[in-house]
Amino acid sequence: MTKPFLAALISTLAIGIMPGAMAQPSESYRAGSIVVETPWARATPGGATVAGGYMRITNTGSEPDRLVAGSSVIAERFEVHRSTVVDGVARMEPVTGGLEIRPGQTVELKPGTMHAMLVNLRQGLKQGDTVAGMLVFEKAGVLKIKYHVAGIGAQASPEAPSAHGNH
Ligand SMILES: [Cu+2]
Repeated sequence: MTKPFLAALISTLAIGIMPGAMAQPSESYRAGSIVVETPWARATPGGATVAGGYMRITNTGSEPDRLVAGSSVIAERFEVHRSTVVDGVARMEPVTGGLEIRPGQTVELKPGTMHAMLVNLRQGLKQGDTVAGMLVFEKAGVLKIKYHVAGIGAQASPEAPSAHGNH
């Protein structure tokens, strides 16, 4: 076999393997009427005490539900925060009383708006890591998820196709 032919064969094989490796382009988790898609987190710089967690939460049911709590193995606490900009200064405040997801609504937790906050980290998050976590919904109950860790300052999930459009 000639070298170009081998190279072509290898790249064909590589492409052939990819769909298997990428069988879960966006991971989704379901509990009752709640579907959580593509949970991800940001890698943290050294010494950081908090990390942002992001995901899409959809309520496919006919009654409102609430994200009332959560946890992660790598942090002491889980909070839901809302980011705001007041007089040009970015701030965030905890969402109290649970985050409501109305019937048919999709709530996006993403950088710059509503987000999950993993507080008092026990360890730093490195890009490429997978971090186990748990969400607790008032009606749907407990949902175990895994956050994929994207780079520091990433704007989208490492899984999402749109990640390439957000430099
Ligand atoms: Cu926050």
